[in-house]
Formats: sequence, structure tokens, C-alpha cells
Amino acid sequence: MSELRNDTFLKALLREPVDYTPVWMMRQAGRYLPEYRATRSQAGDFLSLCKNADLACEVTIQPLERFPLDAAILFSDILTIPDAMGLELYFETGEGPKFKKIIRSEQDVDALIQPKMDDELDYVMNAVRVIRRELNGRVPLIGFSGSPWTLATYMVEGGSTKDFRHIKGMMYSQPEVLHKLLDRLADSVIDYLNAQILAGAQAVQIFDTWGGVLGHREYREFSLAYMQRIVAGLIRENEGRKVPVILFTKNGGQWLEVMAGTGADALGLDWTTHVGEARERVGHQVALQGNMDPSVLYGSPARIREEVMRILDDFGSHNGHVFNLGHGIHQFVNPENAGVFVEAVHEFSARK
Ligand code: 1CP
Repeated sequence: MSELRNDTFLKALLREPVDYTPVWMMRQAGRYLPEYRATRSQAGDFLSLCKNADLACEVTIQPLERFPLDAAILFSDILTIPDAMGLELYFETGEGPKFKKIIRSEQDVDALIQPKMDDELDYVMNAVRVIRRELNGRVPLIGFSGSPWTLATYMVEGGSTKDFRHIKGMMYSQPEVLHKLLDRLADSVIDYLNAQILAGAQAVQIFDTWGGVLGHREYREFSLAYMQRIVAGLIRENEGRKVPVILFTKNGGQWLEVMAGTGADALGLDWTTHVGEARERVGHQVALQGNMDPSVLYGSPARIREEVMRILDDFGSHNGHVFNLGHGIHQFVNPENAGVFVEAVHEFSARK
């Protein structure tokens, strides 16, 4: 493997000294980029794009060609695991992800396939290998997975949801069935992330997009406990380097201390938390990643620069901080504003 030329992101995740604050954007490859839309229409649909390693590699690298980002993220989706377990993922235009089969009972959980990384999910590892080869040491590659709780919400609801009716119904009426499902998912996520690491992912992020809809007790029991098990099961060193783990619970700002207790190297923050206060609470234990509201990118370049400056000031150091948006970049954002954001992080943090 070629030598890594920019390891600022990995160093920041491990709270090692850096010269400036590294930055990447959640969902940095995606519909806000015209070149992404062009490649996607070439692939046909979204899943075909994920399954074609050369095209997945192309869209992974597209944002790096435009902006001086400090990390690349594998182009794939969290819903690859439920798909490989037999639920058959599909996308209807204009709507979110959907499954042909859904999980409502213990029999449904028992019927799930335990996916093999060198079979059903081999296309993901293949994409990781191709992307690493094409990155050629430019920046590190991030692998990722959904958290068991977040994956379970899609599997039980059959797609996106606003009210979490079926999954919460299961949680309060058949908690043992939900635990069985989460247990199966945790095993698969461990296998999945370890396979990504062995294929070349240099850091991994667990997306717990829906952990924040849980009550404080339920968060610990139904989401955090499984993420903790995953962190404990991951390969933490590969190619002679540490492989940092980032945990991101959207709307999880009130639980940072227990999240830091999982043994993760870094926590992702959304914009509802003050990054300086978060640092005081957990900064001795973990690095922090975040946390600009993605909607700031609808503001003027001056407003975007001002917000970047504020967050850097709030954090107060360029060690132990990876700059990011607090959630995925929106599809209607002008790519030029994303460029203003990335450059501002570098410019202002290097001066400190
Ligand atoms: O082209 C398209 O129309 C498909 C849109 C799209 C894209 C670009 C989907 C469907 N997934 C992705 C890629 C994706 N998904 C990445 C790529 C890497 C990157 O550049 O960042 C990542 C990391 C994800 C992860 C993902 N998928 C999450 C966790 C992060 C988050 O945003 O909270 C979730 C919840 C999903 C499910 C999913 N897949 C796609 C959509 C539109 C959704 C969200 C559905 C919902 O809101 O419930």
C-alpha cells in the first residue's frame, strides 16, 4: 500500500498534535454535486451504483477533486446489511429506502440470513479495495456502518419513519424480540466493519442516526449497549497504524459521557451541542467531530466563514477536533458554499 500523505484526520481522532483542524463532510458524495448525479444516472439506480466498485470509487473521489478534504468516505449505505440479511432493499424515486420484507415477529428475526462478508457483502469490500488503490495515499478512507438500533428502525418500519410506531411498539411489547434482532445485527456489524478494515478502511464511523429518539434508559439498553459491544469487537490496528472508531448518535448530546465510556476514539456531534462544553465534559477521553448545522451552507460565504470561526473558537484548540457538519449535507446546497466551508476550516484553524 502506498504511504499516507495526509494523516491529519487520523491524528486528530487520536488526539495527537496537528497543524490545523482536518475536515470532511457527512454525505460529501451525493446529490448536491452535479457530477454525482451524472454518475448515478449512468449506474441506473442507487444500489447499482453501490454495487459497481469503479463507479462507487468515482463518486467517493468526486468531492476530493473539488475541495481539499482531509478524508474520503466509502460510497455505500448503512442499509447494505439488512439487504444482505434478506430484506431486499429498493428505492422508489422521490421516496426514501424501502424493504420488500419487514421484521415484525420472532419468526421474522429467525428467518434472517447471517450475511457473509466474502459473499453477499463482498461488493462493499471490493469497493474499499478499489478506492484505496485510487486514493493512492492522498487522504485516509473512512468505512462505516449503521448502529444496530438505527438499522433495526428501518427493518421493523420497512423504511424511513417519523413516528417510530412499529419499532417502539416492539420495544415496549416484545423487548426480547427486539433484543434478539439487535444481537444479530451487532454480530453482523462487527464482521462488516472488521472486513472493511482488513480491506483498507483506515477509520470507521458508526452512524446512530436514530438513537436520539430514545428515552435515556432505552438509549442505554437498546442502542448504546450494542455499540459498546461493537467497539469492543473491532480490529483497532492495521497496516501498522491505529484504526480509530467514531461514534455518532444524532441528538445524543446529553449522553456524551456514556458514549465516551464505550472505548470509542471520537464522538460525532450534531449542532445542538456546544462543542466547547462537550470538550470540557469528555475531551480528556475522546476526540470530537462536528458540528456545524448543514443549513448554514444556505447562508452567504461571509456567514459560513463566521460560523466556522465561531465553532473553532468554541472548541478552542486544533488538537482533538475533526471539523464536520452536524449531519449530512443537503441536496440543495450550492457546491461553492461547501468549498467556502472547507477552506475556512483550514484557513482559520492554521492561524491558531
Ligand atoms: O442518490 C440517491 O438518491 C441516494 C441518496 C443516498 C446517498 C447519496 C442514499 C440513500 N445513501 C447515500 C449514501 C450514503 N449513505 C453515504 C455515503 C458516503 C458519503 O458521501 O457520506 C453514507 C455515509 C450513508 C449513510 C446513511 N444511509 C445513513 C446514516 C447517516 C445519516 O445521514 O444519518 C442513513 C440513515 C442512511 C439511510 C438512507 N439511505 C439513503 C437515504 C436517502 C437514507 C436516509 C433515509 C431517511 O432519512 O430515513
